[in-house]
Amino acid sequence: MSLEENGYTIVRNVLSAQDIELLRERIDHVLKLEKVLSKDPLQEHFPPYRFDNGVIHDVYQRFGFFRKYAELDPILDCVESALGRSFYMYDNTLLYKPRDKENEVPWHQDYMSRPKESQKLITWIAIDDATKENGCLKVIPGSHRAGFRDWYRVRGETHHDRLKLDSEEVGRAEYVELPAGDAIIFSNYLVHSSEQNMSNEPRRAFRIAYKGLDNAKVPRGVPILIRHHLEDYSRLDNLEQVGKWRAMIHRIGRRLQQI
Ligand SMILES: O=C(O)CCC(=O)C(=O)O
Repeated sequence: MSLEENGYTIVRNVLSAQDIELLRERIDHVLKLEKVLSKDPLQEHFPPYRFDNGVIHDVYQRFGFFRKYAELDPILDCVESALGRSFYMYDNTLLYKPRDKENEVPWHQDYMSRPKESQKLITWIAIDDATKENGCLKVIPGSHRAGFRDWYRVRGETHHDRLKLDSEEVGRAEYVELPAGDAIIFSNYLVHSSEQNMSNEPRRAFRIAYKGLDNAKVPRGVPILIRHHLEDYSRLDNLEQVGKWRAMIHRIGRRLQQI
C-alpha cells in the first residue's frame, strides 16, 4: 500500500503500550483543564479549546509531552521520503471524538480552502482502537491523484467545508480500522471522512500535518522545523503566518458564545 499510489500508508506500532497508557492519562488531564479553570490562561496565544466538537489545537506547543509523538522516526522517515529532507510542522491537533455527540466528519480534503499552498502530509496516530463503530477514518484510495476538487461550505456547522461525491466514488471508500498505536499517513489531497462515534468510549487520535519548505506558510502559532538541512534554511525567508486574523476571529467568536 504505497503513499504515492493510494494517497495513504499505514505505519504499525509507532506507540508502545506504555506510550498509549501515558497519552491516555495525559489526555484525560488536558480534557479536565477546562473544568478546573475559569479562564484558559493561554487563550491569547492559541485557538481555544473546543471540547464540544472534539478538537484541541496546538497541543504540541501547549503541552510538551506531545512533542515526542510528533517526532517519531518511522513516521518522519516516511514523511521525508515524500516531502524531501527538510520539512516543518504545519499544525497539530488532538482529536477527541466523544461519545453521545453528533461528530461525523463529512467528505473533504484537508486545507482545500487554501489551494495555493503545497502538499502536506498528515499523520493520524490512533490512541484508542479506531473501529467502524467509533468512527475510524474512511478514505477513497487513489482520490488524491486529481488534486483539489470543487467544494462547498455549509455555514454554521463545525465541519463546514465539504465535497459532493458521486455514488460510484463513495462505493470505493474503505474504513481504516487501526489498533491503538498504529498510524495512517495520508496526503492532504486524499478524500476522507469519518462517521459518528456510536460506541460508549471516546476515540482519541493525535494528528500532525507536515509540510515541505516551499511556499512556506503557517496557519497560526509558530512554525516548528522537524527535520532540516542547513542549506535549505534560507527557503524560509518568506514564511508567512496566514491564520493570524482567523485565530483572532475565532477567539472573538468564542467570547461572544460565552456572553
Ligand atoms: O478524526 C476524524 O474523525 C477526522 C479527521 C480528519 O478529517 C483529518 O485528520 O483531516
